[in-house]
Amino acid sequence: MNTRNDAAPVLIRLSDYRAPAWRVSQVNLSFDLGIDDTVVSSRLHLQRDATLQEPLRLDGEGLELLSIALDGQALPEGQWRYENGVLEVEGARDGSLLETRVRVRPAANTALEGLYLSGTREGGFLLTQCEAEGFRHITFFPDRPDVLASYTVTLRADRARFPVLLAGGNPDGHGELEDGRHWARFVDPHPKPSYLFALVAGRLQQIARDYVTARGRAVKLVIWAEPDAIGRCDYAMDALERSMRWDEQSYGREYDLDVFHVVATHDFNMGAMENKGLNIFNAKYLLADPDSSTDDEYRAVEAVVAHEYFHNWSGNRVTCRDWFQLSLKEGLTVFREQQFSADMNSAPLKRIEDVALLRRAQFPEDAGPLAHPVRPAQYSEINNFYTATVYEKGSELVRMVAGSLGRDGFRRGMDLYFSRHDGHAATLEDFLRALGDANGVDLMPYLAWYAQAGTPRLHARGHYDATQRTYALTLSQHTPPTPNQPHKQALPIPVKLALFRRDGRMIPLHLAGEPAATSGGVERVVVLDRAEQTFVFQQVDAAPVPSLLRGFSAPVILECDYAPADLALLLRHDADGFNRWEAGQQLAARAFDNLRDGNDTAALDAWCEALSALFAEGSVDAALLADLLTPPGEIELAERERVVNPSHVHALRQQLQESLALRIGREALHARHQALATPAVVALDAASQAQRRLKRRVLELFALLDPWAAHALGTQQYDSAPSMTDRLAALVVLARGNAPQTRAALLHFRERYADNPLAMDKWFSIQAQLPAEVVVERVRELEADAAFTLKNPNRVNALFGAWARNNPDGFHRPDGSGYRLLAERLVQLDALNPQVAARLATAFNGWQRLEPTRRAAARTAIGTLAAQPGLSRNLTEIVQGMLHD
Ligand code: B3K
Ligand code: ZN
Repeated sequence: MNTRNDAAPVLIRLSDYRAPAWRVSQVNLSFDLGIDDTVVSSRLHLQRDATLQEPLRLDGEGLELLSIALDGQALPEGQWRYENGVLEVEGARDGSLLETRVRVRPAANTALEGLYLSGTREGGFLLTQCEAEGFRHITFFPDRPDVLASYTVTLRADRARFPVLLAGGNPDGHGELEDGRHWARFVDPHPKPSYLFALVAGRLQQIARDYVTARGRAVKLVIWAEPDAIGRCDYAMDALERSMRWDEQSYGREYDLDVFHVVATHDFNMGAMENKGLNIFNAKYLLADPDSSTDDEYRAVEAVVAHEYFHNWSGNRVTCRDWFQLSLKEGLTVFREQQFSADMNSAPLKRIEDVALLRRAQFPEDAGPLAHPVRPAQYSEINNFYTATVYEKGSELVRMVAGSLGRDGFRRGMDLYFSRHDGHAATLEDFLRALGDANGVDLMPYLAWYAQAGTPRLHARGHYDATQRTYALTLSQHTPPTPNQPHKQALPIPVKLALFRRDGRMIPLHLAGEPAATSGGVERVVVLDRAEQTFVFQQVDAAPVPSLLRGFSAPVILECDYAPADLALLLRHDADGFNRWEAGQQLAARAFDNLRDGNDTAALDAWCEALSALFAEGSVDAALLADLLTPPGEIELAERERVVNPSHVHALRQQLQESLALRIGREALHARHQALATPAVVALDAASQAQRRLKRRVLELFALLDPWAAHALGTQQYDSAPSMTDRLAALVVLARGNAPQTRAALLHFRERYADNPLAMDKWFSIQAQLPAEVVVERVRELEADAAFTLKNPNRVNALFGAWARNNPDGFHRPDGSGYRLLAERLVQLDALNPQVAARLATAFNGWQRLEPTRRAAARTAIGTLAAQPGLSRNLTEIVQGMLHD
């Protein structure tokens, strides 16, 4: 089931926002659940805003209306109209009760939005996904986040087929019915928007844990999964308990219902969903065991469990006024999740991971045809705006504001925000105002960040005056134009900085004009809030090396004319792990430029020299060393190019790594791989994870020097690995090197994990990353595999996502075969699942900057796609946006 609007796409604008004329105070829903047919009965208690003269209009998509009554009277045909997704009803007044019965068809719902079936007809279960506008696929309702109502939900179903019945809120009775049916009722005392409604029904098993909140509320935590998966939920349960405790300690936020349910499904459009009291998770972010999950996946499970839990306050108790405010809950919750992960694991490694993601996913978005502000001004399909910009850049904006308030100030501000807006729908202005009011400062200048798309370029140049003993640092900013935003304004950019002496020690800072009390100290934040500004540091004895944007204090691209030796100095001496990594990244990027231009090897030499020394010394933590030894990825490197040839980028990056491997030396790499021997049992502590991370990196580097020996080592590692982390690392090295052993290993993997969908996804992903010359052909073979289906989002992403996004050289074939294949498949996928199709289509991002042959081929493929009749609103918006000049 998939409703398409044939009419021209309608643009929804932030500036058109109007408060709702009709609200709903209380909703009573009952469901007669069936796989093919479900009947939904609804009773809405209506409230009317007396100042607004508008007829009652409710949203409803693809609903078969069975009956409708107003204030107890069946409504005759002429008094209601249902067309184009809107039910208009005449005669309603303040206090009216509207009753409707509709039929929906879960098994036919391949869009996985609204009520749908997960798994097979025989074994699967029913569930819902409502955010952003799925509730209107279930019943008629003012389906907008500023209509908050109290929900009472009754589920009825065949007991044998649906033994477990769940909805959000507290349980409020259950019992038997005739003909082997049963019922269960849930009451949610907290008013909520419709996008947070959820139900689940089917044969699920549970693990449970008792939890007592800081103020003494007893809560039952229950995780539900299908029988073959319930044994892999314990780690998620631990993570949930850690998250709940952390939110109590860090933000004073407690859980507010008697039960907290979490459900795992293999059929889900995104990562997870924070429905009130009934979180639903893509199994990928809930299940974990050492035999089938990597260390990275363990950390992702912990982060997503925390993220959805944290939404209970940042999103549910305080929700968004409209979807333009999406980052109010998402940016804030990503930020809270990042803080939590930093506290649970290593703070510098977490920051490295987050910044790397921002650069890989968000910077290209900001630089491409789909660039949009963190608070977009308009959209056609809101599901297209769950982007890295709204999430990851949104989190960076919260981080800047939090940084400007300090730890205690931010907490004060958050306390005020939560108490002021509890139970209401808020805006980004409300957020900044609450944080500012609690601290007596004006944070409104940061609103400009929310409204302006594009990544600012921060330019820095220093001038040392030996006679005055001053160091003048001039900072300037410039944001390139983005679609519909040709002119940019200056933004407040906090720049955290330190100055280093040549011997690697930090210099006490005396900033001209600052009060004596704040003078001294080795780190300072200066805020550039105009086009250009100069900061003068006094009592500086010799020309220093500036360490700028420490901890990545603002989401900008730093342009600073460092000498390679300056970066090498920071890479060797900066005590902060993040800055050390950052210096290495900048040096590697310069080394990349060196190789491309072939004019000088100073940066390459400095990079290899500094890293091989660190490798030999053994003074750096293993996980950080693994990250230091990894240059920026191909996507990030391509962002430096005016004209992109993905094959060249790939080859140059390989060359860069080869130079590094060569400098470290074959023997040293081999010896380190042996020294990082695999213990027989899989431990998940930080040191063990770090060891596996470094081992993977060492094997990858070794494979560049001596593929034959590395493939033998890889095969050995594959055969004896006790954990998926080691097994997968070995398999990836074999596959990327096109080693002869790959075939047997893949066959073995497939056999071993045939019944484990998440592991099978890896089997598809690895092959999607084969070398460029063979991969398009392999993708075609794989989609013909019996285990492949376009109906499962994880499988689609595992094959097509991994290929089109993570294998740029393999996707951007000069003959255009990659583009044609993706475009063809997008048309088929769109007919089944528009949300997943639209997201996959963003893999074309950046096509305008490709070299001419590829660009022409991409243009043709996108144009053909755009010309297809009957595309969904989702895919239409992305494809049209791609063609934007
Ligand atoms: N809020 C959901 C995302 C919903 C996406 C709708 N297309 C998950 C999250 O960010 O927590
Ligand atoms: Zn979220």
